Amino acid sequence: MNQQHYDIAIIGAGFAGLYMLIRARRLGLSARVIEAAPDVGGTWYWNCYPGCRCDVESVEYSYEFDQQLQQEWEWPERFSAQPDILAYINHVAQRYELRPDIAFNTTVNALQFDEEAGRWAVTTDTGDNFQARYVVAATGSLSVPLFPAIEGRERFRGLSVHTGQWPRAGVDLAGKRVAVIGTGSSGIQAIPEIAREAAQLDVYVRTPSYTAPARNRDLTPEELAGIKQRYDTLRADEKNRFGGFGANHPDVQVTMAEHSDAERRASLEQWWQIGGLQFILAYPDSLLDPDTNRVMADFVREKVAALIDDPADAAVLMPRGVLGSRRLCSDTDFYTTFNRDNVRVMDAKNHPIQRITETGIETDLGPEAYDVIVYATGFDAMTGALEKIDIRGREGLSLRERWRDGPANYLGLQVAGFPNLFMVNGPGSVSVFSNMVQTIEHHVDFIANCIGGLEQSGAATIEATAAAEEAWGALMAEAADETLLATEDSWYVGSNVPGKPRMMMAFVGSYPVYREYCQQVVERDYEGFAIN
Ligand code: NA7
Repeated sequence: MNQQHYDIAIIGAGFAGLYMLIRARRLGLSARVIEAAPDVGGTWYWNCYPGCRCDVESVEYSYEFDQQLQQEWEWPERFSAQPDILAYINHVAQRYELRPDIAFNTTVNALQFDEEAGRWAVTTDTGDNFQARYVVAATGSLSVPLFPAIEGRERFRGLSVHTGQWPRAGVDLAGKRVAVIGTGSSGIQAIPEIAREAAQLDVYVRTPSYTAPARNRDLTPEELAGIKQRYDTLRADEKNRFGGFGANHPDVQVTMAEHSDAERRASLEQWWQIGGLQFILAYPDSLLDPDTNRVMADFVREKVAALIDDPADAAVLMPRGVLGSRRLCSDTDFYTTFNRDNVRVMDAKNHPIQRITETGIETDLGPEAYDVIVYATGFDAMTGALEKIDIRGREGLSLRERWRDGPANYLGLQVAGFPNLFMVNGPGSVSVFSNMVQTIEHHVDFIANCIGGLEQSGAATIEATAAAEEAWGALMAEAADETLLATEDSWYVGSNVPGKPRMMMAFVGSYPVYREYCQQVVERDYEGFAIN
C-alpha cells in the first residue's frame, strides 16, 4: 500500500523525471514518480517508429551529472538511434534503482493545491492518489501526439498509427500499401525506412521541411576515448553554445557579410558535409539576418534539387520560406528515397486530403487505397501535456484558464498562482531550442537547489510573482522579435493546434543567456519568486 504523503510528486519518467528523482533522494526527500507508460524513457519510450533517432550528438545528448557513467557508457553511433537511447535510460534506472519509486501505467488526471495544508493533491486514473508538498512536471515538450482534424479518420479499416505512439511490437509493413502524412522530423526519419519495407509508399507533403544530411556514422573506439579524455572541456564548451550542443565543432563567430562569395560557398559546403543541425550554426546571424538566411536557404534548395530525379517531385518537396523557422530536420537518405519506384510524392498543398475513407485517403484527384496510414503529424507541443491535467492553484485557479491567451511563466520554471509547482523544459525555457538533456539537468539542478534551500530555511512555499512573470514574458517576446524563428507557422508558435494562441513559446535568447539569467536570479535570493 502506498503512503499518502510524499515530499515531491514527479510527473514523468523520462530524462527529466529520473534525474529529478535522483536529486530528490540526494536531498533526503521522499518522492513518487507517476508515469503513463509501462516503463521508463518518456519520449524515447513512445517514439519507437522505424528510423527514430536523436539529432543532437550522442556524447552530448546524455547526462553529465554522473562522471563515472559518462566515462563508462559506450555510444555506438554519432547520432543515437531510439533503441540505444532507451537502453541508456534503462541502464540509469537500473544503476540508481529508480523503479521502486515509480508508479507505471498511471496517468495524473488532476493536481489541486490545498492552500491551508500547503500541499498538492495528486489524483491519478488508477486511484493511486496522494499528497505532496512539491510537484515537478517532467512531462516533456513534445509528448502529446496530434492527429489532424481530417473527416472520417475513425472510419479507416486498415491500420492507423501515429509515429509518437508506434506499437511496441512493431508494424509489419512488408507487402503493404502505406501512406505517410507529414514531413517534419518524424516523417523525414521514418519515410526512408518504411520505403525499404513497404510494397508501395505514398507521402503526403503539405509543407516541405528544410533538412540537412545527418551524416550519421559509427563512433570509433579511438574517437570515443578522445572525447572521454576531454569530456570536462566539452561539457563546459557546450554550455556556451547557442543551444547547449555542438561542442565537437568550431564555434563560428564570423558573420556572412564578412565572407566573400567564394568563402560563403566553401563554408556552407563544409557545414553541409559535417551534417546535422550544425548547418544552421554555420553563421551566427543565420537566424537574425534575412539575407544570410536566404543565402543559406538557397544553398539547401540547390542541394535538394540535385538529389531528386523527377523535377515535379522536387517542386513538391522543395522547402520554402525562412530556414530554421520551422525546426530544421536532419535526415538519412530522405530525398533519394523519392527516386525509388515504390515511392510517390503526393502534393497535399495543392490537393489537400479531403477525407479518410474506409479504404484510404481522398483528395480532389480521387481516392487512394491503403493498408496502413502513418500519421507523422506532430504534437501539441510545450503546453499540451500540462493542459491535459486539470491543474488548480491558489483559489482554485485553473492553469488552462490562466494560459488561455498563452503560457505565462517565469523562466519556464513556474507559473504565478501555482506555488511549489515546477516545470522542466516548460514553455518559457530554452527547451526546444536546446540539447534537451543539457537543459533538463540545468532545470532539475535549479529546482533541487531551490527545494533544498526551502527545506533548510523552513519556508513552506515558493511561487513566481506576477511582476516577474510579466517581465519574463516581455523579455521572451523581445528575444523572439530579434530573430526569424517565429516567422513561419509551426509547432514552435503553436499554429499546428487549432485554437492555440500563436506565439513563440520558448525563450530564444540562447542557452548561455538563459543560464546566466537563472544564475543571477539565484544570486539575488531567488529574485522574482515569493518565498513564504
Ligand atoms: P511536426 O514537425 O509538427 O510535423 C508534422 C507534419 O504533419 C507537418 O509536415 C505537417 O504539415 C503535417 N500535417 C499535419 N496535418 C496535416 C494534414 N492534414 N495534411 C498534410 N500534412 C499534415 O511533427 P514531427 O513529429 O515531425 O516533429 C516534431 C518534433 O519532434 C521535431 O521537430 C523534433 O523536435 C522532435 P504542415 O506543416 O501542417 O503543413
